Amino acid sequence: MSKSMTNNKYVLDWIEEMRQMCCPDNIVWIDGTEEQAEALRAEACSTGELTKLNEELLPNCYLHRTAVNDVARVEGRTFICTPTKEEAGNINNWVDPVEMYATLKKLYTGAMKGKTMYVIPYSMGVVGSDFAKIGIELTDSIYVVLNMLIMTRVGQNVMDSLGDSPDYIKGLHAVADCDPENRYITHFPQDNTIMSVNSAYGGNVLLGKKCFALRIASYLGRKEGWMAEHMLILGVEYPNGDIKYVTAAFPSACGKTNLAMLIPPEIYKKQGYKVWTVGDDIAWLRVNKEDGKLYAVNPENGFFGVAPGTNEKSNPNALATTKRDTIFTNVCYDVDNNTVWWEGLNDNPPKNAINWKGEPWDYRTYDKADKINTSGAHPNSRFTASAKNCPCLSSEFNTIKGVPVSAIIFGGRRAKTAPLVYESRDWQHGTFVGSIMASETTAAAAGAIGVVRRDPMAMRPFVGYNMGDYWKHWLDMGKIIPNKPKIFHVNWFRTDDQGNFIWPGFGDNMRVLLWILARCEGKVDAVETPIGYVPKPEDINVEGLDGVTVDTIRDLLTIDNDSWLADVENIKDFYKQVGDHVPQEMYDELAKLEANLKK
Ligand code: GTP
Ligand code: SPV
Ligand code: MN
Repeated sequence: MSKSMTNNKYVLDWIEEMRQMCCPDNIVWIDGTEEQAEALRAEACSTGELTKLNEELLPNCYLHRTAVNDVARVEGRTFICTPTKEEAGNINNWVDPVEMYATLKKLYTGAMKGKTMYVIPYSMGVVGSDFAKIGIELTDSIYVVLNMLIMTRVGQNVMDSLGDSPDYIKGLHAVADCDPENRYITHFPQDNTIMSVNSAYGGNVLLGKKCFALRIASYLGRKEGWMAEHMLILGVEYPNGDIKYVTAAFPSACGKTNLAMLIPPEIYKKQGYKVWTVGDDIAWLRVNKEDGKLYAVNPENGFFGVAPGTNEKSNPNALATTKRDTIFTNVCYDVDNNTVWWEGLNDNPPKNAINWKGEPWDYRTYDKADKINTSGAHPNSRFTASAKNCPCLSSEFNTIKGVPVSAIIFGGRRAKTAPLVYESRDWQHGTFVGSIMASETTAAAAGAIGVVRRDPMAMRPFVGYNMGDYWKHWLDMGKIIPNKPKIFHVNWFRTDDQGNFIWPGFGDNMRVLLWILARCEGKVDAVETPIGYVPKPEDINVEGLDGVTVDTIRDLLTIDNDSWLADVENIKDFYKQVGDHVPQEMYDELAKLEANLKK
C-alpha cells in the first residue's frame, strides 16, 4: 500500500469500505507525478495492455484496444438511482438505490482480487477555483489511470484543496469480467456517488467525464443555481483583437471537437481572424455577479476525441494535438511503422495492419455499409490527448473566472428539416429550441446508427434527473442572468437527393459563426420565419467557396412547413414521453410553433 495522500477521514473510511468489498491485493495513490505515470505505462506495456508507438513519429504515444463488446457508452445500462423514479424521470433508466447497491455489491465483491486498486484524486476545473469540484476515482485499470491523468487535474494539491471536507464525488470502477450482461454505469446523485462495473471503455469508466461532469454536476447545478452542459467553448478573435466566446451543444460525434478547433477559411485568416479552443465537450456555466453575464469554464484537462475523419484538412489542430503524449483506443495499428491509422486520416491505409479487434486487416475488404465489421479503426475509436498540446488552446483555458458567453448554439445531424442556422426569439424560445433538438444516432453509443431521435440540448444521455425539471432549470436560469446570451440552432448536415452534405462544414462553419456573432452585436438583419430568425442568404459569406453560391445558402435556409408540422407531431409524442414535469412554457412555445406553421 502506497502512502496515503490525505488524513481526511471521510475519504479514508470510504476507501477502506471499498477495499473490504473489492479485495485488491494492493492500494496505490496516484500523485500526478511523471515518474509514477511513466512506471505505470511501462507496466501496462509489459502486460500488453498498452503498446508503445514509434517514439520518433509519435513521442510518448500508446495504443490500447478494449474488448470487442465494449467500445462505446451503453445507455441502456446507465442508471440514475434517485430515491423515487419521478426524480430520475422517464428518459433515464431508474432503479431504486437500495436494490442497485445490493446488485452492485455482488458484482464488486472480490472483483479486485490479485489486482491493485488505484486511488485517483482529481479536480474538474482549475484546482481550488469557484467552479471546481473534486472527485476521487478508485479503479483497477491502469488504462483508466493514464486516461484520467490526461483528462483531469490530478495531484496532491487536489487533496490539499479538499482538506478534511466530505465534499467530493466518490467514484468506484472495477473491470471485473467485462461482462456486458452485468455492465452497470450507475449514479446516486443524493450520495455524490458513481459506480461503474464490467466495462473498460471511455465514457463508461473515466468517471470524471460524463458521469461526474454532466450527470452528477447537472444535478448539483440545479440545486446550486448553475449549469453543466454537453457543450464546446470557443473564442473567435477579430482582427482588432476582440475575442467573443460561444458555447455549442451537439450530440455525441456530431462535431463539437471539430468546431472547437476550427481553422478559419483563407479569406478570414488573411484578415487576422482566429479561433481559440477553451473546451470540446463539457461546459460548466455560472452567472457572473459583476457584469450579469453567463460565464463558462471547461472542467476537463484534455480531449477524448473521435479519431475517424480527423485529418490534415478537416481538423489539423486536433491532429497536431495527438502527435505526442496521446493514448489511442481502438484505432488501426500500422505494424511496419509502429504507428496508428484510421478511416479518413489519409488515402494510404497500412498494408501490414491490425484492425481495432486485434486481427490482421486488409484495407481492400472495407465496406462503407458495414463499417463496424470491415473498418481498420472502430467508428467510435478515440484519442486521449492533453489540452496543453493543442496549438489553438485559448489563453483562457485555465481561467478561474470563466469566459463570457455571447451565444449558445444547439445543433444536430438532420438530413432534412433543420436549416443551416436559425436564431431563437428569446431565452424561453431558445430553451424550447434546445428541448426539441433531434439528431441521427452515431457510433458514440451502442445501438442502431442513423436513426433520428430527440436529444434535448444534446443531454438526453447525460441529465442526472428528470428531463422536465431540467428544462425548468433552463427557464429559471434565464430569470437570473441579467445579460443573457442569444440562443441559436445550426445544422451542418443537410443532404441533397444523392445523400451528399450540401454545406462544406468544418472550417467553413466560421461563416455561420460570424453571422451569429454579428446578430449578438446587432450588426446584421434577419428574416422572421415560423421557427425563428434566419439570415438573409446574402449575409452568409460564400467568397472562396467551391460550388456554394447564394442560391445554395437560400436552399440550406428553406423551412419546409410540412416536414416541420410532422416534427411537431413527433415533439408532442416526445413531450408526452418526458411526462408531466414538462414546463407549461414549453407547451406554449410548441403551440406557438404549430400556429406559426399553419398560418
Ligand atoms: P463526442 O466526442 O462524441 O462528444 O463528439 P463531437 O461532438 O466532439 O464530434 P466530432 O467533432 O468528433 O465529430 C464527429 C464526426 O462528425 C467526425 O466524423 C467529423 O468528421 C464529423 N463532422 C464534424 N464537423 C463536421 C461538419 O461541419 N460537417 C460534416 N459533414 N461533418 C462533420
Ligand atoms: C460522447 O459520447 O459524447 C463522448 C465520448 O464524448 S464518451 O466519453 O465515451 O462519452
Ligand atoms: Mn461528448
